[in-house]
Amino acid sequence: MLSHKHINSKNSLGSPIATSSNNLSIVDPEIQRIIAHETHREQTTINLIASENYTHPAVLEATGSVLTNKYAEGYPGKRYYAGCESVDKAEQLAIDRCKQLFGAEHANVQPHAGSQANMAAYFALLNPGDTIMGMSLSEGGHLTHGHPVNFSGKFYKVVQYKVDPITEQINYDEVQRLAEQHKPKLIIAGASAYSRHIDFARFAAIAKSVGAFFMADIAHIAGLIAANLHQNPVPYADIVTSTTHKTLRGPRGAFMLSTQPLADSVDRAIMPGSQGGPFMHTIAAKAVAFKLALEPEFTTYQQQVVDNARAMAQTMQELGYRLVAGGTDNHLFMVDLRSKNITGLQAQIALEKAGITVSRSCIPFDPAKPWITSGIRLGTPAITTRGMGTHEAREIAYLIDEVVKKHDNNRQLLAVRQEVENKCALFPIYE
Ligand code: DSN
Repeated sequence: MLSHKHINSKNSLGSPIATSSNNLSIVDPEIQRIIAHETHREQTTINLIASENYTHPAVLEATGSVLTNKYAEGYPGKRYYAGCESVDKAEQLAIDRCKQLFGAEHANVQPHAGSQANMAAYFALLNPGDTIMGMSLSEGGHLTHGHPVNFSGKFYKVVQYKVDPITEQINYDEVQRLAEQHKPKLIIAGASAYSRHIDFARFAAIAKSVGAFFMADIAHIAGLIAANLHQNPVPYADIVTSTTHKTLRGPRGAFMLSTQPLADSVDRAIMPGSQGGPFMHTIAAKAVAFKLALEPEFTTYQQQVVDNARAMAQTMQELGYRLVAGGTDNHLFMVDLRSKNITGLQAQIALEKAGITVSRSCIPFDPAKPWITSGIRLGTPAITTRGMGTHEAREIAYLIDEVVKKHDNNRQLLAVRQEVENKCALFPIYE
């Protein structure tokens, strides 16, 4: 990590700012211990949360840099603050690399998070009270795609499409029918719990047929798209939004892509529309992540993520589990636990005790409450980053099965945990 030995000034209380290279342990040992504990947790557990990953040490270094000190409201070359020479360069690099990665005409790399990117997309395209159409959260969509408790469900009229009850996949004919019936001003494609390919070209055709804008939220599959392992929505969509920390393996944050004619509306929707000062340290870290994603190694990594998800999903099926939509085309899949007499919440708790971190997940048309759920969502981006392959993915499926079967036996769960720790020791994340 960076040394802070170069800092040797006085703080506002007149005492010298710490000069040791272990500033955190001196200034705030409690937080330092918490971070150390989290590092240990990450090293010694198997992370199957589909939206998480382990970012590169170079990304961590940029995130922890002095760029966090700088205010830079505005955009490169047009800032409301002086002293933006360095951050202008960092942001321009992030913009150029992001455009190159996805083949986009315009990129805005300032959104603090996926929700802010989606909010800005709506601000750029809509007025309050307009109708939007997105996939419902309980069928795999996202809160910001029109859920009633979210700003998207409060500011706009919402039409939600679900998956087909039989195939558990998007029924494009039904999306077309709903679009014709409700004439939304914006159609949103994208999901946080959907394991099959999304046909963005078809969505765009539906939007065009009813005169709607089309937005793709690629937060989950951005890495796969960057590696050409999933259809890229950029040629079809008016706006594309994404986070940077999931399959893309960057810092926690987001970005927006758009056509050139929408560039000004997108930029103004972020600043001054919905955000103030950009997080320049995070933007620099995004630039690093985009650079890494442009390397050939990144495609190899994404292919392994997909291979691992397939191997784990197949093994779960062989062990008698029903998978939502029958399997996976991407980095994640959902397991329906109803036949195993255990809820998603119970499984999540038992798996955590055994050192396997998952998120419980609604299955389509779930009879259980969203807090309880009937399923779990499993994803392979994080285990793949630490070097695990299809062999380990299959072994993990067996461990999950053991935990599900013995979920009320703490001794057995601790035995699995020992196996998990042994496995993790073979695949260290950080030195
Ligand atoms: N919370 C993210 C996920 O887990 O998919 C979506 O925003």
